[in-house]
Amino acid sequence: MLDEVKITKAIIDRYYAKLNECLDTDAAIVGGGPSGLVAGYYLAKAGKKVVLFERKLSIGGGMWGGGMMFNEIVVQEEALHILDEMKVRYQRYEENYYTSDSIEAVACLTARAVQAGVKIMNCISIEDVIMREERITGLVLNWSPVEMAGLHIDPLSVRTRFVIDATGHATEVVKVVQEKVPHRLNTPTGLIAGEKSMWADMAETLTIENTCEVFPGLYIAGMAANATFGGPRMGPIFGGMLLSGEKVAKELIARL
Ligand code: 48H
Repeated sequence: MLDEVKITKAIIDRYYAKLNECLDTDAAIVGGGPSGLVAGYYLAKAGKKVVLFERKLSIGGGMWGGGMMFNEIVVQEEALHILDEMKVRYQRYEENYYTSDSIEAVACLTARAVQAGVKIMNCISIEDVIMREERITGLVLNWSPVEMAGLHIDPLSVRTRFVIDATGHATEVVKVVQEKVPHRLNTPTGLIAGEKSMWADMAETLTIENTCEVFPGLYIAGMAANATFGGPRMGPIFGGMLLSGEKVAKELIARL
């Protein structure tokens, strides 16, 4: 006999155990697109305690839709080792142009991250950071449906040693920091430069270069890195996102 209340209790107990583990972590990633998932995977694989907060119900960010809903992505040679590690299959199209099914890519990145130990908390939006003496020490969160409904409900908070802003074009965590302590970002002006128009080749190189600590305790990865430093967009080529996730994980593993 299956009991509805036992099903309910099982879900509540397991969820709260998971949530409790997110209260104090080595790294908290904001955004479950390709860069955030790859960063989480490598950090968790290295034994670090990692939580990833995603505003939406679904994980994967801008990867699902490939290019204009043609659900294929392009990945260049340099990033194929990450597809191999994540067990994403790919086909050679031409020299340095490989393609993967975007649905398979998201599914594999998500599965590898969760199974490596990343706690993925979906339907949660980050609305602020915690700061102590000019360093970010945590995140302030609320349910996305609360945010969407515009309800006046106070948030909760988590502590972490490092935050990774992997929120894509929106650069949401960096924007909060810019608003609270203007002119202090590690960019030429101390402010967000803003994303530039499409230039795939330049953008892919810059995404990796721009992946760095932009404020004490706050790293940027993926599209957020380019948007913060004024790099161009690249369209539906994803090697830069994967390599950026790998780079930020490597830097944090060295510091943790
Ligand atoms: C919780 C949040 C919040 C918040 C946003 O956009 P993404 O896929 O990010 P990346 O950088 O890993 O990948 C970028 C890529 O998908 C892309 O857009 C490309 C290559 N564009 C090229 C072009 O020319 O357009 O994922 C970011 C995720 C999303 O799922 C958001 O829902 C989530 O972050 N998010 N989660 N709290 N405040 N803000």
